[in-house]
Amino acid sequence: MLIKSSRDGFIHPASSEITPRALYRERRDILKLMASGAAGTVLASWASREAFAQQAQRPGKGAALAGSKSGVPGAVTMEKVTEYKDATTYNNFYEFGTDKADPAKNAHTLKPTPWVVEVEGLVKKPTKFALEDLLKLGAQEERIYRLRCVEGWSMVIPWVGYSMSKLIEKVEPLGNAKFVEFISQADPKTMPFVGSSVLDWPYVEGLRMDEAMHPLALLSFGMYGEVLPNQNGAPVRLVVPWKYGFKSGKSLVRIRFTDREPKTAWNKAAANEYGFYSNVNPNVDHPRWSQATERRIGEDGLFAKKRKTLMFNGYEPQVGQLYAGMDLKKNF
Ligand SMILES: Nc1nc2c(c(=O)[nH]1)N[C@H]1C(S)=C(S)[C@@H](COP(=O)(O)O)O[C@H]1N2
Ligand SMILES: [Mo]
Repeated sequence: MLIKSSRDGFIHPASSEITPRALYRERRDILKLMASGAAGTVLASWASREAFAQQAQRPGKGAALAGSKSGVPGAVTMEKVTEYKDATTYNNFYEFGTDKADPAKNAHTLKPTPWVVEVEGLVKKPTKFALEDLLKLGAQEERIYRLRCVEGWSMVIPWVGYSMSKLIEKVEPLGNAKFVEFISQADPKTMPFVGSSVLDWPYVEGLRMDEAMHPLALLSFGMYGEVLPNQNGAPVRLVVPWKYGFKSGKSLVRIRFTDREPKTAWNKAAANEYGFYSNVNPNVDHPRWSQATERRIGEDGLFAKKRKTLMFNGYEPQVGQLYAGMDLKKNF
């Protein structure tokens, strides 16, 4: 089946040559076609192409994990998706080393199955979820989010998962639960850098309850139509698209509801540099560098322009209200 795109007259090559990037570009072209009214037949071929993509065009070697198109406002950016290769080889996962290339090299020792996530603290129903049960708690959706690292680079990643709120509702938080703490695995036997002094292990992150309940806060199990690669936080991680990337804890083993602001790993390591909120904010510089611009990974040629960083990473219409009246220079 050939699909002629409305945008650039591009006709697809043999399906065996389709890259993930081409697939995502095609999807955007189809959305445009739909807007112009030529949807019916194209939609059918989109569905079959998607099904085919799941079987034959998976970018890596992971098991397929499909997500339906998300209806959550802001959940699917139309920007060009980062190459799978870049998103899986340029990572921060300090449990496996501090170099961007370390996680892809070292995370093969992580064992994502069997896996249990313990949900505890101020909830009516504390629960130990086996991964299989956690996967089924909500319908898997695809969310194409911008990810902005505090270091000044960004990517666009198609995640698979469901809103964190689904899990929160399941365990029924008590009235005095005000914060949620996300705790990553810290196993010195499989994670060579746990024990190093860069951070106080385990890696801990936290959100205010209303932030964790926001539909854009994603509990993610996959990316690019496959289960998460180890280096991206298998088998389950958080993705909070309006905050700097470090708020999105990987390989979670414990989720705890508390009445006090959690002591987070980066805040403990350098409180003047990493606050609890860590909302993406071009107007509040890191003490050692500006946050006004960012480099999009994949656009790093000699002539690539830096991009302007957007307030709340571009998710201000969706999340701005959560911070109404707060001094974001103080609560950085
Ligand atoms: N457990 C754990 N989670 C973590 C980190 C980490 O070092 N350990 N790094 C964070 C940072 S700084 C970023 S930018 C994102 C990177 O996610 P990605 O590698 O999937 O792009 O993961 C975050 N989650
Ligand atoms: Mo980051």
